[in-house]
Amino acid sequence: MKRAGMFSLVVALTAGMLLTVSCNSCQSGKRSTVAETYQPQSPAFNADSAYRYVEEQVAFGPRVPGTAAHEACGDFLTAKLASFGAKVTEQRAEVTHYDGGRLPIRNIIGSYAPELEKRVLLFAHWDTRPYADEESDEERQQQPIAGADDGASGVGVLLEIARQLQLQPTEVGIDIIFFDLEDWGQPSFDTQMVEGDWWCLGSQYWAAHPHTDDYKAAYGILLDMVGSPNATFLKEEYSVQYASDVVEKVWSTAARLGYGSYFPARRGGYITDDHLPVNQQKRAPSINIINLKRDTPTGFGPHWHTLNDDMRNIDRNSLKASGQTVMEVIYLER
Ligand code: AHN
Ligand code: ZN
Repeated sequence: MKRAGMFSLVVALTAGMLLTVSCNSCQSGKRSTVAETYQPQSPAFNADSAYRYVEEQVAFGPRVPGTAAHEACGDFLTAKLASFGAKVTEQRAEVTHYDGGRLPIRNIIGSYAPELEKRVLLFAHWDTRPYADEESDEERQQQPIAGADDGASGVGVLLEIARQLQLQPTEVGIDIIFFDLEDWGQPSFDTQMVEGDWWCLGSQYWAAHPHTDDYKAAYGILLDMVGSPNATFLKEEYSVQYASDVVEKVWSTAARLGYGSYFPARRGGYITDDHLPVNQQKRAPSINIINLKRDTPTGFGPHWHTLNDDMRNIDRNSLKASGQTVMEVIYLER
């Protein structure tokens, strides 16, 4: 037999075994279908679109709170959410930082079906870190990062989900929050550490002062650093502690969709991130989808808080795996 002929025979036999077997128990004697591949219930997440939203944020330059680039990018995000049909609320405030200085907060909130009681909260941080303190060179440590992965990736995925929500609504209400001031924690080159919680200031503020009276959601999903090639979203420990059922729902959905390699059944460490204040203030039991590594000194990707966190490190496949998984979860919600 020629190679092509053999190949078709093998394909035909394999397909026959997987898809159609004689049905002994059913009366009609018809063939039934088994071992079918999973049919997603959500619209297709467009990774090119998400990639472009990441690129557009990075093009503003570092989005460091208090800078013109930050303000301009905030205007862009607000306009995008509005153009995708969300009801947009902005929350502005000022907080005191570890060095005693004051910093502005601008949280950006987009709501779908705000009248519905059952809600799912999706969130990411949109600010970027003012210093690349994981660089080895001391001068480079003082420079701000581009934050393609750390910041822009989660926001880019959520903008694409917002675009899809306008085209096809979910059965439950969705709130998308872009938190500000996540990433101005005290730099590792400081010698005197000031006591206090300096990460996640935007989400701390919102969790204490939500945009609606006593806001609650059924659950929450944070996307942080979801863009780098071969991202591994290990099961982060606060997520397991506060929302183990949500972890199981998301990881099993990812496996069904064929994204098991991005969502391995392995634990990561405890990560102080925007889901922590949301959990602590009981706004929603929330998980963190975050790229964690067991073989790097920081536990994050090697580009974390360095000048390498730029578009070279963004892979559409990782955006797709995280974005499609979150979409499947929210479109199945009743
Ligand atoms: C800590 O390193 C304590 N938290 C990291 C949270 C983070 C920073 N996510 C992105 N940048
Ligand atoms: Zn960061």
